Amino acid sequence: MSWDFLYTIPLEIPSVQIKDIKFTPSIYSNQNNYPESGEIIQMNVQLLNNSLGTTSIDKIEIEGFPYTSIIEQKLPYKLNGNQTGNFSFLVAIPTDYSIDTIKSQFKIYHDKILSDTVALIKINKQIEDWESGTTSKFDWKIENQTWAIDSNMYEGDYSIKSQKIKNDDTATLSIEFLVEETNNLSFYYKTETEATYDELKFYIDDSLYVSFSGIFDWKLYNTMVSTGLHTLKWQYIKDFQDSDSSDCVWLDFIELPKFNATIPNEISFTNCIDTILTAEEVFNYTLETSEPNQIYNFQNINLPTWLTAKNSDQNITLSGIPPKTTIDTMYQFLFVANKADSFTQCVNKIKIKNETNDILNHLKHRINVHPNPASDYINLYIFNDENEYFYQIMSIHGVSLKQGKVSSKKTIDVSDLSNGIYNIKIQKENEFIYKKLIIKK
Ligand SMILES: [Ca+2]
Ligand SMILES: [Ca+2]
Ligand SMILES: [Ca+2]
Repeated sequence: MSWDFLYTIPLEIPSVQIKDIKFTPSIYSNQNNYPESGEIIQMNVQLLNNSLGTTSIDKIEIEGFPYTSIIEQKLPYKLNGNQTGNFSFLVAIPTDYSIDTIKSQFKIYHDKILSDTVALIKINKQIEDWESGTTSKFDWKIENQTWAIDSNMYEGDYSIKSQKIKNDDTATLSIEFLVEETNNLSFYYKTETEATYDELKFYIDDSLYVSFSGIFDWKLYNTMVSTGLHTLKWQYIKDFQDSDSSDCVWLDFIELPKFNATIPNEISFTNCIDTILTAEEVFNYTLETSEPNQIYNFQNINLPTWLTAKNSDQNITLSGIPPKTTIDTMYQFLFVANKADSFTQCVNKIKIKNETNDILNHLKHRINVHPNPASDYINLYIFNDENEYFYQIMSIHGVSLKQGKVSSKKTIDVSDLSNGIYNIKIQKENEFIYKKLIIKK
């Protein structure tokens, strides 16, 4: 099963263009058919060379995600005239994205840019796919048990189906909710009814939007719902005589507008790596999770071969020595943690440099502040460094508000700081650097 919810906007008319983008769940996702915060999903991109000649694609860039990695295809990739080709990518949806659309830019290169397309990729949708096998995921109202879960489905294993009713009777399924902002509403429907006379009708607040009847396989219906309190209602209504076929209707994969939604980010990593290391330097680091008393399942993707990872139930210990041959290499790798249906991921970046004595540069890439923006406290990390440093939290006008000493890790109470931008000054002898801190309550 795959799904596609997106709109694409081509920015140029090139000879190679994106024909289609589809998603499939990866093993680093909760396996339902929609992308959500914290998941790694597989993006399948179909390209079309709409010229007559062969074109070689040297590079594809996908912007808008913190991590993407190409799978199942090697570059450069030759595409003959009028031919299509497929690429698959793993993409990471950040844990802290509570938005519902990612704006992603696709750039395809051969020497110069061949194609530049923006795709709006929907995430975190409120979907009723009936895959729980129950009607309890949302607050559905079903009159007289006239609708029930069924295995004739559009996606997954289940849908909902109107039950046997008499002539002149009605099967009603409805839901009421407060829509936060004007948004898309869509559903798949299938009918096996007496054409014209026995109809599936869809209403918003008792206004009839659409009617379907006859014998048809699954189709998609799309509309918009405005901000405010609304009732969505699906009714199968029979007239006074006659029936056809199975005499019922089905619904599946109902995309509800966003309502009072808070994205469940139960877990997150606190100290993902973004650093520069010196070749042949010993690297030891512990990746921690926000709730250390929980038991997680960890997986890694693209871990550098010189780095080893040891998982306990709560954290991951990394150690390794980048060899001289890795100088100037930029490593990007992922850790994924999950617990039941919650996923989170950590994008890590390590660049290997030749040996340097530059203390400031050394420090700059070893400091991490989490959370940032912060409200009550911060953890100040100086990793892979045994030295003790002096820190000050300063207003943007240079007034020192807090100060102390830090080595490796320090938790600092910032609950008394008001909303705004601050600088953290980290100092050793006469050398210092600044790190920006945002307080947001
Ligand atoms: Ca999902
Ligand atoms: Ca389903
Ligand atoms: Ca009838």
